[in-house]
Amino acid sequence: GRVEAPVPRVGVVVFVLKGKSVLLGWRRATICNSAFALPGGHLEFGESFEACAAREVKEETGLDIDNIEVLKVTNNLFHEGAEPSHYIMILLRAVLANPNQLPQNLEPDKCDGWDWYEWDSLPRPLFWPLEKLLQDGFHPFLIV
Ligand code: 8DG
Ligand code: MG
Ligand code: MG
Repeated sequence: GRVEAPVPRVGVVVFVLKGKSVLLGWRRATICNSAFALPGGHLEFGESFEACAAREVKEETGLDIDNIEVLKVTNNLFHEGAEPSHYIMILLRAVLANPNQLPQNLEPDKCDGWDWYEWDSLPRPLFWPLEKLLQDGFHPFLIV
């Protein structure tokens, strides 16, 4: 069982944009298992959002990203595991530093593989915080 009181944690997730497409992976995890999700992970102590985004994308896909920008913050409560989780989700966007670089599945225990999906025809199911953003009209390409 849990010894310490639960606290909110910070999840940093990235829209890697390429043409009209974004990078999604089929997720394997306790929270939001079996859904298409963005690359991302936990903010480490002392890390900037942009550095965390670049590190997580590199660890999970091998890709190097550039033009990294914060787009939005959401507050997400998950009730699906044995214990509830609370994430402050920092959403960023970025582009490939080298447009010819291909994504690799570097954490196959957490993801079944990465691919590019056109924004206008995203696959389903999506990680629910992402689905909620879409339903709210969020568009990572159009934010100036
Ligand atoms: P780490 O050990 O590499 O730091 O963590 P991770 O295994 O890569 O963590 P993660 O689950 O991929 O991301 C951390 C949390 O961020 C996740 O459990 C819940 C929150 N989160 C959202 N939305 C999204 C999303 O679209 N993608 C990802 N990957 N995480 C998200 O709230
Ligand atoms: Mg990670
Ligand atoms: Mg991750």
